[in-house]
Amino acid sequence: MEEQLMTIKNEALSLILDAGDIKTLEEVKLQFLGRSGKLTLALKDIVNVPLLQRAEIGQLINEVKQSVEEAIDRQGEMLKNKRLEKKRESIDVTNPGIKPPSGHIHLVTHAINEITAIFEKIGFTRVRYPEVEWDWYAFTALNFPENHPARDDWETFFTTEDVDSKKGSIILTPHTSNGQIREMQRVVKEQKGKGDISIRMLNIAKTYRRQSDVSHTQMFHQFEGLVVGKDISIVHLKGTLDYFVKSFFGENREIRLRPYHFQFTEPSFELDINCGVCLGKGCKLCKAGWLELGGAGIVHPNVLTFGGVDPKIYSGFAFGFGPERCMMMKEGLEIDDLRLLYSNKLEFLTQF
Ligand code: FA5
Repeated sequence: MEEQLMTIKNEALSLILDAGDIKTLEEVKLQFLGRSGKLTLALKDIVNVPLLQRAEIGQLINEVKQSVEEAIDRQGEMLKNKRLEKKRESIDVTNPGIKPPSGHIHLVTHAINEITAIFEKIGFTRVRYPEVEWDWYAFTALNFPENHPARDDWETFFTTEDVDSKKGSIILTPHTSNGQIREMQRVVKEQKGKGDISIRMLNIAKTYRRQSDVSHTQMFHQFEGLVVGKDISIVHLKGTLDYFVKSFFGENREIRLRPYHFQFTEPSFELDINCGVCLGKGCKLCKAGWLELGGAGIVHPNVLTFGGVDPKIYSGFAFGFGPERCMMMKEGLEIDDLRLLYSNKLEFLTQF
């Protein structure tokens, strides 16, 4: 009887494991545990077992029954999970898809693209120079004497304490004017003394300063213009900036050059634009009718020399503005805190 029970158990377990679907499993269950199932009949047959062995055999039948029931439950669970997984995996290709929300380019990228297109129209070429740069390009070659207090004006981030004997420290560029030197050196090298030097550069890059308030962010952009050639004068500078302001802000906007000081330009100016709200009459936003846009000037002869260009033959003008500030001053945008541009606040960004 014991041997017979073990055979039934092995047969049952093997059939249970082989059952590939719930229906087959139900059939196996009936075959062993149903009213005329093999185990049910074995239990009924216990009356034929000699009295002395009856308790022991009865217990064995119950143990076999229990392990068969447990195996059926386990296999049932496994088949159910498999069915669910299969359901999840299957895709109804006729279902309409979920439309992802459509985005748009960031306001600053939009301004950079617009500025680039405006200057490309008058022959400027967009370049990009390092944003992690030697002190020499960002200060020394721009006519800043060593330890000159003006170096502090840019509140520079220094990346390492190591200092190269010729090129100084490595910094995060506080302005894009390093591009002036790099562009002059590149063009001079390319010309190899043959032909005239002619530069119309637009260097747009990220710049970094330790500043943060409504009109300052620690990371911002600048676009730097540099024009070098023979007989370049303030007239060309003023004409170029007037063209830019009218193209970017509108025909009704005026500019003025206000005397200023930069180490790398002489004379130097700050460019003001008449206020978009009162058009120069004076209002709450601008107070005196004008808003400051950025710096500009005639390239200092020392800077031309550092760039490898002979100041006795060539002259040039340069300017450096922030696209974020330009955007802030555009009519209709009403951005009253520059930091919002980099805040990742979707309520703000999706408005534009
Ligand atoms: C300069 O950086 C000069 N290199 C510009 C220049 C180039 C002058 C060529 C002459 C010739 P300034 O520090 O003023 O100048 O910065 C120029 C512009 O950058 C500012 O007018 C402003 O538009 C923008 N800017 C400066 N700091 C920040 C800041 N923290 N956040 C946002 N925009 C800034």
